[in-house]
Amino acid sequence: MMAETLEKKTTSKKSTKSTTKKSKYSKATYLKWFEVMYRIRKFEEKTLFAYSKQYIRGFCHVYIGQEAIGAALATAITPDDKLVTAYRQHGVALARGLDSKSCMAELFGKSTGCVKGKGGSMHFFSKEHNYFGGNGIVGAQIPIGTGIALAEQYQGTKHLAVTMFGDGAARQGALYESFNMAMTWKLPVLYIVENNGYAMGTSVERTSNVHELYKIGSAFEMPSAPVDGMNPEAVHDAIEKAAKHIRSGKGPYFLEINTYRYKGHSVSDPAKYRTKDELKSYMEIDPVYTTEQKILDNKIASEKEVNKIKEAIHAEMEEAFDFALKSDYPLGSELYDDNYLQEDYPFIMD
Ligand SMILES: Cc1ncc(C[n+]2csc(CCOP(=O)(O)OP(=O)(O)O)c2C)c(N)n1
Ligand SMILES: [Mg+2]
Repeated sequence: MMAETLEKKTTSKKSTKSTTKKSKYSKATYLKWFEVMYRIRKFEEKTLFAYSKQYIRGFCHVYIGQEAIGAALATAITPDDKLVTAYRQHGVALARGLDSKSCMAELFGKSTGCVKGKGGSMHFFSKEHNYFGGNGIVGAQIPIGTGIALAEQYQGTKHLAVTMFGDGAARQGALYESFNMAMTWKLPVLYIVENNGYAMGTSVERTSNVHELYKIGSAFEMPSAPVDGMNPEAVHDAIEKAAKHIRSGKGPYFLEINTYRYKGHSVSDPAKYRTKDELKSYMEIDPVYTTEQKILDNKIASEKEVNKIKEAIHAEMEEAFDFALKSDYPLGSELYDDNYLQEDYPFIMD
């Protein structure tokens, strides 16, 4: 899936050159997008470094390349909205406002992590941030997000249940059942597929006759749209429009956000199923770099202001790394704490 294809697939016909785009949003919004994306990028680079040193072990899927989605989530929904996503989730958690220190400590398996070191890379969670976490089972969070939306509707709130998943989950039966129920009951759910072109090493083109995933919504008459996921403005616009629709009580909305992951599926994947040229074509429209250029070229903020953000994030990452390193592992005696246990579960006979 080349960047050209992405251009064709999305409604944005604008050039990716930063200078040609008009500044549509406030300085604060552009700087927020840059800060969130830069934080995610640097956090993930630190994660890969820590993994190479074996401070982090096991499964680990980084968000590098997909940062524009995180940026838009930080500005287009409210802290009261609920969010659930898949296992490629470090960046989404940071965008929701989880602290770099508690996220890095979670990756290290330390007791100071956001789920006390028992969740790891795929299972961050924070009640305080209305972040229902990552999920290791492909597509399993789709019915969970739909259920969260039902709870919001039942309680009469105006909050969204943002339910995110990868293109690999778009063929799971659970999606079709959830879409059907959500449309029937007009649930306040925003479904987002982060289409990065591949499920592990399998391209979208190899798994279905329908390559434009937003079209899946039409079988349910669910409003659906493709989005340029390399551009925070486009993602923000799309989420804002969808959120307005959902909050007005009209029911769900489905966005296919077309993006790309620069690294392999996980740290152990050399990504040999794609060409170097394909990767290069996306790196040329890198959201972190193009947003920085846009800020500078359009004089939205000075180089000094941008550098201040970068320096603060570099310091934040050093601090997060040291914090994780120096924290303790959970105690063995805490192994069964915080696990769900139904004392009177009737189906175990012995
Ligand atoms: C139900 C289920 N089937 C298979 C797997 C193995 N698996 C883990 S990740 C993955 C690919 C998912 O790709 P996608 O949804 O596109 O997410 P991405 O990694 O691109 O972010 C698969 C098949 C799983 N975790 N759960
Ligand atoms: Mg994918």
